[in-house]
Amino acid sequence: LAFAAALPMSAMAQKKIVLGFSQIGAESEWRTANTESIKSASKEAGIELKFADAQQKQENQIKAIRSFIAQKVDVIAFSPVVETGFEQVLREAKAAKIPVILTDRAVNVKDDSLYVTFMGSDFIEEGKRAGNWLVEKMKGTPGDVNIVELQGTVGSAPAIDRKKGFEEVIKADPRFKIIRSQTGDFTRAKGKEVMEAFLKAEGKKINVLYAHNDDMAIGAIQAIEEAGMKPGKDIIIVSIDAVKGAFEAMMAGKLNVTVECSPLLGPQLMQAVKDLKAGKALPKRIVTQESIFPMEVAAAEFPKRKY
Ligand code: GYE
Repeated sequence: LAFAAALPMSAMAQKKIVLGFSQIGAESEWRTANTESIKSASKEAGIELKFADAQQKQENQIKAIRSFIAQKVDVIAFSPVVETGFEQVLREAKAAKIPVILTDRAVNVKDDSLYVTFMGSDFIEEGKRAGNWLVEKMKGTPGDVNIVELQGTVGSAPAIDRKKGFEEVIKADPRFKIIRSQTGDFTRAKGKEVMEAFLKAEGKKINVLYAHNDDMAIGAIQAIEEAGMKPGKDIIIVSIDAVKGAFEAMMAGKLNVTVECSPLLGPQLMQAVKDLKAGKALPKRIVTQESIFPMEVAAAEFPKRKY
């Protein structure tokens, strides 16, 4: 009898918090570091993680979230591939009383009670940092500054906001002109392909490449070299994320600057999940702290980089 009475207790003590996480995919170095951070932090925190990879498709994310609801997980977290189109499934989670945490990217919804908190970077600020660096760099260089832009995934928060922040800064000086702008979907392969097209169309007219992430910049560097030009010299390259690949490119003199965007959101996410389960209120917005790294500091910073 004593044994039987002890059973539910020990079963209770063993009951782990279950977190369902829907990841976008594995499109970039940033994303793989983000996945790794979430997986290792959940282990450390003793939280059971149900992880689903959406392979860059919104419909897969919606399916994953519905399956987390059906499985009655304790908390749902996800990084929304695009800003719109999540309202319905978020309502379903709310009706099932499962709290939702947004990580990395925001959604565009009228009713912000559909999620508990959004933790991640300020992408407008990142775009502004990129723009400010460029304006400073071009001081004293006369004439037009012709910029080509590699945008991130169409409709995603970082693509929309990084464009906006950058444009806000450069529009103050009419010398700065974005002469071509197209999506490279945040991947190296697409970044290279689109840069090839830019080079074919504009050739030596191009002074600057602004890439919404490092992977696209790295792909574009290849295209520039194949076209017989020197990346980092003939074309100034500005990108965002600050992954190791970008530091290597900077140390080789091929990338001029990268604006930091930290993917290491795992520990913060697990803390938020625990706080939620403990009944604590979370702030609606948790902003990641970040910096900017020009080529000149790359060698000194490289050994300290964690992603
Ligand atoms: O910059 C890019 C990734 O949402 C901040 O997504 C993230 C972006 C990141 O694919 O490399």
